[in-house]
Amino acid sequence: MKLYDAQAANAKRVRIFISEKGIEIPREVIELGKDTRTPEFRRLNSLGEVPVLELDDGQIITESMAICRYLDLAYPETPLMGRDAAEQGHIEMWSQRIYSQIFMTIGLMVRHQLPLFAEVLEQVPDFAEAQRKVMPEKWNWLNEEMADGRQFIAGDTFSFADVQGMTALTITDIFDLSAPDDCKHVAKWATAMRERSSWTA
Ligand SMILES: N[C@@H](CCC(=O)N[C@@H](CS)C(=O)NCC(=O)O)C(=O)O
Repeated sequence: MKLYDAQAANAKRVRIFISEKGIEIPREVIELGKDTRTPEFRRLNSLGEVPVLELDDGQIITESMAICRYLDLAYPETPLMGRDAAEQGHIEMWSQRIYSQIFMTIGLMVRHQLPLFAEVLEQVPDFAEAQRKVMPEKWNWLNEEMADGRQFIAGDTFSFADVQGMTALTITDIFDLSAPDDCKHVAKWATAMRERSSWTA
């Protein structure tokens, strides 16, 4: 098995996940925006994106969340996506919510702002700015949800929903878009996440 990896948020999601699972997957680290845009790499992933997981029999899995799903099933010890139907539904719900409300907002801002992405989409600076402005509202929403005292995003156990949150945190930190100071519940959770060994994966 081999993971094609790079310094990129969606690849980081898989690295955090692998670290939390306590497993080792051989990696080939490539350069974002250079190696990802070659015809050779597009033969692995027609979208030219990392991460890509190549299985021992040559099968290819792309999409970071699909890779995490595969790894959770292939290595069932320490399940991070839920053990029964209710847990799986709940974790998936929170994973989707964090992805769509927090990660996508900051992700769209980055794609419409960074020169690295100018080649892959038509950038609209006003759209990037609109995403930036809405971030405090998104953090406030999460803060109110977490006011019930839960320790982790999907309840009392660390799960893939927290991996989604950690991935979002890595970008909001870079762009100085962390939760507003009065988001105490999010701040408490974020501090705990930064203390996990997977944070530096
Ligand atoms: N939905 C995909 C998104 C992957 C993606 O957007 N990867 C970006 C980096 S975060 C990429 O590889 N871009 C290649 C490029 O810009 O050349 C996933 O979750 O894996």
